[in-house]
Amino acid sequence: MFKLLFFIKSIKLIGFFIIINTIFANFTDFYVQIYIRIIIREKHNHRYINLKFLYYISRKTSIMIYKFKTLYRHIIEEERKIPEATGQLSDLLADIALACKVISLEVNRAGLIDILGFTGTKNIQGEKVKKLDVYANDILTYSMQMGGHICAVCSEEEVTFIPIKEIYEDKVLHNKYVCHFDPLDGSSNIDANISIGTIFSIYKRLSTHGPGTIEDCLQQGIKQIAAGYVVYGSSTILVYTAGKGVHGFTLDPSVGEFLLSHENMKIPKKSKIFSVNEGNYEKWSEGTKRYIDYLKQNDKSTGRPYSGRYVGSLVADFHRNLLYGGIFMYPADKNSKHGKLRLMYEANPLSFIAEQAGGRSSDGKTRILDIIPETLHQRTPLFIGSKEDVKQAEKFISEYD
Ligand code: AHM
Ligand code: MG
Repeated sequence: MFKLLFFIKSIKLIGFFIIINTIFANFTDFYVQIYIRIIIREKHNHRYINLKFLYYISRKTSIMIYKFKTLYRHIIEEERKIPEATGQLSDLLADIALACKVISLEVNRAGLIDILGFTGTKNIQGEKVKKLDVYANDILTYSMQMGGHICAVCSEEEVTFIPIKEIYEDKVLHNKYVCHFDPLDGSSNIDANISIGTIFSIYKRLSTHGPGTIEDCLQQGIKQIAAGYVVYGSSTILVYTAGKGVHGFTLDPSVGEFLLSHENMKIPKKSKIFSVNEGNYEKWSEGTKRYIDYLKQNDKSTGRPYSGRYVGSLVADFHRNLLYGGIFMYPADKNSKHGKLRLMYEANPLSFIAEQAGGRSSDGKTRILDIIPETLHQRTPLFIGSKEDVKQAEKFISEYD
């Protein structure tokens, strides 16, 4: 005791510094090694004392670990919460993610290799098809055919659905899902290096076995069991919902994995952004015109005027609005009585995501997810985004149209 007191009295603290070192136990759990080096002056000598701590951090105790949660791990963890789950949906989502990684790579190389330009063909919508559209469509349909979980693929680029035979004999693992794609949304923007994307949506089949039927494919949006999109932008991000919130994963190109970056995304209830192609103004209905005029008027108490933001790639516009709040609109007009966007490939999946994030989506009158589809390539007007803003748009439409 006497010795200790004498020691404390004779020393003088000169300084200290901390060294932090990370040692990985495995991909998700790690140790943080902390040294505190205390420098003291003891009579005429400088000495230092090292204090060493080893702190174990598991993924349950650290928010830092979100950086290391892969898409596949997240999907599996979600699926484990459902006792009767067979793991097929996880595999299917992993197949889609892999195909999108391949598309992302090709999109990033598009300026380098001679892949840009029209192929000269037109898709079922009568629009010019670019090579990357064809490529993305091929990759996605091929990966669905190989995976064994799908009984039919429906793509915006195909004339009709592609029925798929079972590849597993095991009855439990039969191809129980149907998948819809917009393989490369916003493709008119490719040449200008503007963000584009892939949209997908998954339903359970209605028929019991064999290749899928048109009835399996033509289901109401409310029946979707999962939906998502990928934006190929300044980074590649995949956002999906399986009916339990909306989660975003950013592609880390160095490890080739989608890593959790946006957990449980929520869209602000009211916003200050509207996204619409105003060049169509003269062709819109009275209700739509009045609503856009209203957004541009000055009124501090209601946060007006709103800012206009329009990329012209639905996924990019939708993604920005999901993050910051906003309303995206593609209304019907004199030339396009049902608007431009497709119910099955664009409106339904994004509406499922919007609702899961606390937003709203309608064709101006009816909730998108309640629309009963009649054809695969059916179009619909779309008002989607922050709940209060979509409600406001619906109010104008019901009042003036
Ligand atoms: P696409 O799927 O053929 O690319 O077309 C859909 C795109 C959307 O991404 C976008 O919102 C819209 O068309 C833009 O249309 P417009 O140029 O008429 O504003
Ligand atoms: Mg599209």
